[in-house]
Amino acid sequence: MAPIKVHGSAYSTATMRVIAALNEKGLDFDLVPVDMRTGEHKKEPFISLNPFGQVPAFEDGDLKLFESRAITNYIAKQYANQGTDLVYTDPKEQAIESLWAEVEAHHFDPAGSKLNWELAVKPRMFGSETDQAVVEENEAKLAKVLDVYEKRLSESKYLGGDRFTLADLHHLPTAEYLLLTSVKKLFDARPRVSAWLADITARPAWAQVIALRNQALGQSN
Ligand SMILES: N[C@@H](CCC(=O)N[C@@H](CS)C(=O)NCC(=O)O)C(=O)O
Repeated sequence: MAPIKVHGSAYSTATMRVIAALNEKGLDFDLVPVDMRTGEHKKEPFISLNPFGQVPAFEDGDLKLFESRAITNYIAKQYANQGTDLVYTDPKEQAIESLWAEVEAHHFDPAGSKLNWELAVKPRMFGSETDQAVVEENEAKLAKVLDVYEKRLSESKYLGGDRFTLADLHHLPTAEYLLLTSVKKLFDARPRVSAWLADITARPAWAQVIALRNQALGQSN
């Protein structure tokens, strides 16, 4: 069988999300590098895999997908019988897990990604200046989301339920980058959020994602 292919970049958050799911399932894959610095993601052949010109794109046999969260959902269901069980099948449990996955996509990610862009990508990758007004606005938005998480995590060990699921996994890439910035203070101020992040970032499948990212960035750890 043709191996699974992930077209993307090992340091892109959306690509890391997909690789985390593959690692949780113990699936082999080929990472086909897409050089975003030269705009490869805006040209053929990549643009035929994702018409929006964003990484990652994904192939499993004749199935071609883009949108990282759609891809992780496919991986979780298609490979349900191996590795970590990443979704619920009971409709009510599944609905709660999917609710928190939606919260990640529509509340956590918009603020988190803007902060990541301002505090990590702009200064470290492009040597450009952080816009403090954007940081303040999005720190306030993220703080409100984390207050909701703090309460949720007092009722449930993980966001989606009593075990680790995609609702947690989807947070990993952006949270990992934000923990290296001043935004860490927002996580540290909330004990349950802090403990949850320490737990999910310590997963072996995630350590493999970080090792691959560091290799791509030319770092040793
Ligand atoms: N919603 C998309 C977002 C993908 C995305 O934003 N990818 C970024 C890298 S993390 C990218 O390709 N940025 C370049 C661009 O948008 O031109 C997904 O989850 O796959």
